[in-house]
Amino acid sequence: MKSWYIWIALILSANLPAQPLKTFQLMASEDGTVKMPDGANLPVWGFQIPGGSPVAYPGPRLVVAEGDSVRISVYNAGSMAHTFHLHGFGSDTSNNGEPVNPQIIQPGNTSVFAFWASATGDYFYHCGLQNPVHGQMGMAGLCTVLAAGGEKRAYTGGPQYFKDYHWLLGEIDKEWRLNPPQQGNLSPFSPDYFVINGQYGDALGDYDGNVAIFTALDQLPVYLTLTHFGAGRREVIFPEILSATVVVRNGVPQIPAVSADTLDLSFGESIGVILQPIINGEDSIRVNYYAPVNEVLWHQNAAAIYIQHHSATSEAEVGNSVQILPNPVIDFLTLQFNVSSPKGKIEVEIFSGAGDLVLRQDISPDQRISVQRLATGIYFLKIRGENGRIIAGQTFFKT
Ligand SMILES: [Cu+2]
Repeated sequence: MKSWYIWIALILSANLPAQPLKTFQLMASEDGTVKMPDGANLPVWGFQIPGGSPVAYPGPRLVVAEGDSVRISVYNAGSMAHTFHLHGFGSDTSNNGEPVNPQIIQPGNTSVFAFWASATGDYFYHCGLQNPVHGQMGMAGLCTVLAAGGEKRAYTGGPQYFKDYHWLLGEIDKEWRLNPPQQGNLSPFSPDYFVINGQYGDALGDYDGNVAIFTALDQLPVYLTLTHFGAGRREVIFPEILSATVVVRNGVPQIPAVSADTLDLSFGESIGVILQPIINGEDSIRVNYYAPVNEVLWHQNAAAIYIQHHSATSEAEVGNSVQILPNPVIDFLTLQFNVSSPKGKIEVEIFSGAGDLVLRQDISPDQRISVQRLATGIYFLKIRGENGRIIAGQTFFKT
């Protein structure tokens, strides 16, 4: 039994301070089924955590932190050979943690895949046998590498977020699922379902699911990763109210972040986007699925987004009258009034997430507010005009 990849991991870890060890057990099989919203029952081959949820596509999302030593033990409970292949870190989008030629796990056998989680980001894993058939049968999922220490940051030392979504973009060909192509006999791929995390249609508007984006804390960033495991080009279109910026591309931090209204993804790419909604609203992020080669637009999905300001004031219009920039903030806040700046002094109050007053200051509307001394966290800022009336109240994030 070849185990040189384990030795490499051991040798690597010997030269480093003790790395936290994160272990997973996965089971591969071909005995899953899924009932699609149109009533079709389709077979699923896939990965599951033993004793956990049944086999499903995508497989369980494996969450580790940068710097972790990761060991994934994969047991093949099926009747066919499978592999476990995790795609790239850093600029290497091809593979990581195992030989370039995936280790084949025969039925009844277990293989251990060990790697060092070297860069924050989302990566996909899949079975690479009879590529792309086993992947299309459902044998794919995401591995999320959080920033060092498991912090909610797009990358270690990078922008913070308070909520995250992870989309795996793919498609399902009903015929392929019902009659998996045999070796050397690849029937034409003609997808019937265009999916985000295995879901389509109404499910993309369900805020209880893991696709539709709901945020009730104004101005706090949401992190969205988009990983392309499918055929053909993907185009992701963000509505303006999200102020989307690309912060990670295939495990590589984007400094400075690049603002994005339309993103192109080719197969295997994974992009991390910070969404910084600035106003209330309901809209959707659209995903275009193009056919390989001829680039015909196969389908457009719309995943719902809902942004609800959360404000301590009861004056509904107040939330939009001022923007607090930047958010998240490191040292100074600037107030940008959307209509007209108040005349005279304004009073600024900052409350901690626990509701304690941490700062009270009278300033002129064009003056910066120093927040250097505040600890990292969520704060609420309240502004009163000279007459004592609250003219703005907004949440911000101190990094
Ligand atoms: Cu397989």
